[in-house]
Amino acid sequence: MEPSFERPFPALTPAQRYHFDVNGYVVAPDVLSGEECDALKEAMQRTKRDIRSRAPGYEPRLDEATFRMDHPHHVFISDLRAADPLFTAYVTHPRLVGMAEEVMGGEARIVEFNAHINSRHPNYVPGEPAKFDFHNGIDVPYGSHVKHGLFHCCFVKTLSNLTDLGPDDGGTVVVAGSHKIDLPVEDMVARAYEDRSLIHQVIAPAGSTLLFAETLIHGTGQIRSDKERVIIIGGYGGTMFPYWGGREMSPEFAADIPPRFKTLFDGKAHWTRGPRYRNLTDPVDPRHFTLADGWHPNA
Ligand SMILES: O=C(O)CCC(=O)C(=O)O
Repeated sequence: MEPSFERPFPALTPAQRYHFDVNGYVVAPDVLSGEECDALKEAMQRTKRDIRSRAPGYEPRLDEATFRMDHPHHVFISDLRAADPLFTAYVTHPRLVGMAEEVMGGEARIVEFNAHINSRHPNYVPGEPAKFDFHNGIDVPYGSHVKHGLFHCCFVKTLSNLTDLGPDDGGTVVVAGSHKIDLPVEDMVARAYEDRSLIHQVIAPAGSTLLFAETLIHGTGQIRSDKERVIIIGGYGGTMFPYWGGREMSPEFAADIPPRFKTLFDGKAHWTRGPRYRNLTDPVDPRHFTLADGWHPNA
């Protein structure tokens, strides 16, 4: 019999869940081991080199990732789901899917899958107050709801840093608490620049995961150090959402998806969204999951 897709529920401790509700995000440590970060980083650098080496006018095959942004100091790579088996394993990692589903309050599908490799901006001026590319992915009234007193959002990201992020290493920045405030984004961003204590920045060792609701205003942090930052980002939405990463899966990749991961990759054209809700004090599901528990194509 085909095994079921085991993922933790609840995936957050009560304190992590409370932090998430207050701020719109939480950083979970030790989601990936050092070896897993190194392997993913290597695969990411290989993917970057492969894309860079394509001849002008090269038409990528369906399963190949592409650059969404290509600057010497910053590449934004999209559509990673089939570009390397390790990436597929990342986006199907049970702990990550479990965290996304807990915030959604229902079953998830992958809606986008990206990475950023970036270093200090060439126009960086030491001492000048940083400005950020602040944005959100869905508005509060449409994207969120409350159940059992807890906040939920139908579009969620899990962003894992594969490199250590100290205070000068460009961790993601967010406007704390904006995930539940239905005001114009530009007004909230202006307030955050007036009172920068509202801007929280991810400072975390490699292998940590920033989980956030896409109603939260967020953006790329400012790198002041000499270090390169590598992050990998799964975007998850309700099962009736489309994949909006841009590129379709190849028929060969789609045909290989084990039945237990089908909904995660394909969604479902149906209203039954598999609702599932925790109470704040429910203890975390303590099972330990690794990249090996995700799907490795061709394994
Ligand atoms: O680069 C980052 O840290 C943030 C990425 C981001 O803004 C996004 O995925 O929407």
